[in-house]
Amino acid sequence: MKTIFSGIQPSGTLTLGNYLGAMKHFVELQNDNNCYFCIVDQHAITVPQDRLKLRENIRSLAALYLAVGIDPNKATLFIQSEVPAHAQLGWIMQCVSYIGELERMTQFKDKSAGKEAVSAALLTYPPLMAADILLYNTDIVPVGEDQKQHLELTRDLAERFNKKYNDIFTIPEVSIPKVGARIMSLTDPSKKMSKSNPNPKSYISMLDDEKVIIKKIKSAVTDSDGIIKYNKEEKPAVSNLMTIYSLCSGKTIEEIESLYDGKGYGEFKADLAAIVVDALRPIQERYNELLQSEELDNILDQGAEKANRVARKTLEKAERAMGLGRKRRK
Ligand code: ATP
Ligand code: LTN
Repeated sequence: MKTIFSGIQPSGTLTLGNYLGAMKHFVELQNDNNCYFCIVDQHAITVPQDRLKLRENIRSLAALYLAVGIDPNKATLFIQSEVPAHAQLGWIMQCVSYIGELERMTQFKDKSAGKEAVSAALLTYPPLMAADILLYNTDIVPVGEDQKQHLELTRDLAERFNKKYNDIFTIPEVSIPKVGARIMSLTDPSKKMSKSNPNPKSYISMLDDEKVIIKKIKSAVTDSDGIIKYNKEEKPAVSNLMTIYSLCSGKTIEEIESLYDGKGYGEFKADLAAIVVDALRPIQERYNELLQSEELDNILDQGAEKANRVARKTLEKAERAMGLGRKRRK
């Protein structure tokens, strides 16, 4: 049995990109693996967050994890800030990181570009992410394409630590889906679909209702030739919509191409909207039930307890290997 770890930031309502690139795969993995799924609220505060909204987003994300099918009897679901070992090992991982390598991270460059005030934590975000992963002796980290660079850094930091101090950490592998690893924005197909994008037309939220989904897909950018054909380089916008269609319907790209041979974008978009609505409806129904329930708090309490137990042990080993604190008394 392999250990799997992944995290999602409670920085807004999840998008279809988060679902197709990450969450959908978590559900498949939980059956044969030892899985940890984390709500990384400490990562979310690397950029300004409204306190009440953050609380709401944390709860909403927990309910969404369960609504898509994460089963608390199979996987451990917990909130990062409720397991102090994350911040503690995060500090240690900062001490083995170099500023130069952190400055090279594209997520840091993207999120800091053009901002007047950039928190120090936006730069030291990846060592905290490394800590998340390394605390659980993780073998595999399922993520979208955008996180590949952070995973490479995590491996480097773990190897560096192991070599310098002691062989404490398991070196994790990244797992990126073959299709859907990078769902693009509906308004600009050169950018990834992101829940922090200020323009809500650029993404489909997992909680958008039918009318909104229809409207957003209708106004999604396409290109001028009117042909439904997959070509990522020359027709990135249409190819992105086709990827969404394929993942939500189970039809292959070839099947979609022949289905819409000679038909226009109007018909394709109307069908796509219906398919997305159908895919999200059962998730939204379950989500609404869960959000009100006490069950959610019990699951998060149990998750934190289990995560604390495992994480504390790894943290202690790392601290001992570095010489922190005092020698244990007999
Ligand atoms: P933000 O936009 O707030 O920075 P995000 O949605 O990019 O956040 P997370 O919420 O932390 O980032 O991402 C959770 C998971 O979803 C990660 O595994 C990430 O790789 C994946 N993911 C995010 N955006 C996409 C996308 N457009 N396509 C596929 N996967 C994605
Ligand atoms: N950096 C990730 C979120 C994240 C994560 C993790 C993903 C934080 N810690 C550990 C996988 C494993 C993001 O921005 N998508």
